[in-house]
Amino acid sequence: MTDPRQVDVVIVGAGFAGLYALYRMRAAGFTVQGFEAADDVGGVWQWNRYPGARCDVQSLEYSYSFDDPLQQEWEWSERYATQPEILRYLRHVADRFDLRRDIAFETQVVSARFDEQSSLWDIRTDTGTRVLARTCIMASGSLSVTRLPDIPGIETFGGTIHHTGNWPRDGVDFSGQRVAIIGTGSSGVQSIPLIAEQAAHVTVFQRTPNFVVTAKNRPLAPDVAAAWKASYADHRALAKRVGSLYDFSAHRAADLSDEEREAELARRWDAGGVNFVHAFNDVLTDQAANDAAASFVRARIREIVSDPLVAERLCPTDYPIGAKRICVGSDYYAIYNRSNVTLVDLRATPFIAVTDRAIETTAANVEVDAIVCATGYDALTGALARIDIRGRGGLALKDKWADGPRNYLGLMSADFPNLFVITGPGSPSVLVNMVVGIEQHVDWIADCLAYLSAAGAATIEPTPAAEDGWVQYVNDEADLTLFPKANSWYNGSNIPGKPRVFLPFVGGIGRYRDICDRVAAAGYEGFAIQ
Ligand code: FAD
Ligand code: N01
Repeated sequence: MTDPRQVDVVIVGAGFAGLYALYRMRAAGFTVQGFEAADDVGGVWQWNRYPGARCDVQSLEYSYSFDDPLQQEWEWSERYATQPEILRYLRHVADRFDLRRDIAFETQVVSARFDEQSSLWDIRTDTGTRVLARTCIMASGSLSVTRLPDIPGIETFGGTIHHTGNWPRDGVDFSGQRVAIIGTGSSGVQSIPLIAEQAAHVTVFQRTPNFVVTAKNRPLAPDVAAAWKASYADHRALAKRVGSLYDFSAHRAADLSDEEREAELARRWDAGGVNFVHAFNDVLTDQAANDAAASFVRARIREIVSDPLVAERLCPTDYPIGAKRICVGSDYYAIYNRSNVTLVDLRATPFIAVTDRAIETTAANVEVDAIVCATGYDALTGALARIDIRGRGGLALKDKWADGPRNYLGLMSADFPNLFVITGPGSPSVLVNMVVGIEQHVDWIADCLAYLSAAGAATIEPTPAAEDGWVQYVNDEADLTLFPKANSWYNGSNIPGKPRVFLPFVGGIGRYRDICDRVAAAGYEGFAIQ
């Protein structure tokens, strides 16, 4: 191996986070090396090419704010852009700011070790590249490590198997096929209707029903886009406080009469989108308020789905609405009225095994040609756990986090100097418009590195006391809500053996931003700088 190259900053990942980090680091005058496992930029929008994939934060908001000409010139065609359109946008960003030249594609970072003598990170990849860097930024994604279901015999299946998060570039033709779809989270909800339109038959294997609100997606009218763009600066400034410009209610559910509650829920259901869960300001903190919103959705399911037994199977009953990520669908419930769609309730009739051409449950042997796994991710910590990250004294991040993530502000972990994580555990991350969260993190890191340079300092890392305080705060805040009442990837319960800890910070992007800004203004309070 030749002598390693040295750069100021290594960035792992080239999705929304990695691209913006690269742009900011380069603008600050740092030398940068990016690494990306895929063959191009885009992150989840490069991997998730399944039918129906689209965002559910409206596109005018789910986009970068850092460059006004970019946001003025780019034209979104729909309220919620499809995956190909978002990928085109991110490629355009890479072209516009000439970002690709600093990224090594098809290159997986496998280890990152901190050398205490030189205070440099020693980063190695699966292609044999080795780079030394003062700073390492993990922009490796919160939802980038897919999880396949551990059904006995699945490796013996003779048909095709695809995970929604690793979908073939050229798409999949399901015409004439009998397709099994496992999983009814957001990816299943988006893909099932479109696959059912094409396939001969679709069997949906559902373990936990989800609350699905209607998207009411539509083409983005030119006058709507123009009006939005005319006040883009105001919209973005507000988004920095609240994440997404949702219609947040000022009322507790108990402040309204039964009729007023029902009318408010109906108005939001008809308007479409995740605004539904903001019908009252206590949907996620008060069980009775939550029950009102949940009952409304169950009533719609019973109205839409003709077979009462199927409708009951689709009704979530054992967790609060919004405590698992709410799903946004187009014609989702109505798809179960089609004669070529069958719903299997895995709670009543669990999997036994997969064989050469069938999926066997305790009730039936379902013959299939293809399996679609919409079975989710090892979220928030999965991408970090795949890299052998070692800090001071050879401490492995995996070991330090064995009982749950430990960090300060979600950004840095004690004993891992100059290692920053973007939208990881302990930050608002997946609970807000993630592009807003990403820009906040990258901007904070850029300011922090400028501060270190001006001070002539070599390293920054949290003090153990600050870290302990933050971990406690993140847990305490989650415990004030209904979130912990659901099993979901938010708390690691979708991965056997993963510690059950509520991962994101529930306090919102505005409060989180204020805390981060205060810490920086106080000379990076809670951090040790050397
Ligand atoms: P990613 O886009 O996940 O990019 C991380 C990149 O790092 C990946 O390309 C991966 O290949 C690479 N990588 C990871 N580990 C390594 C390694 N060791 N070596 C090299 N490369 C590595 N959020 C919203 O706010 N609104 C939405 O509407 C929304 N819709 C979504 C729809 C789908 C289908 C999915 C899956 C997620 C959605 N999200 C949404 C969440 C989404 O994760 C974020 O919005 C955002 O795209 C994350 O960007 P990122 O750059 O942080 O991570
Ligand atoms: O994954 P999920 P996803 N046997 O974990 C089931 C974002 N996103 O890819 O709930 C049987 O939500 C599992 O069942 P259960 C968004 O943040 C956004 O759908 O564990 N079933 C569940 O039904 C989202 O939340 C969009 O009982 C098994 C499903 O698989 C996140 O990504 C679109 C199983 C997994 O659901 C992840 O969504 C797509 C097994 N062994 C993604 N293992 C937008 O619309 C798992 N399941 C913006």
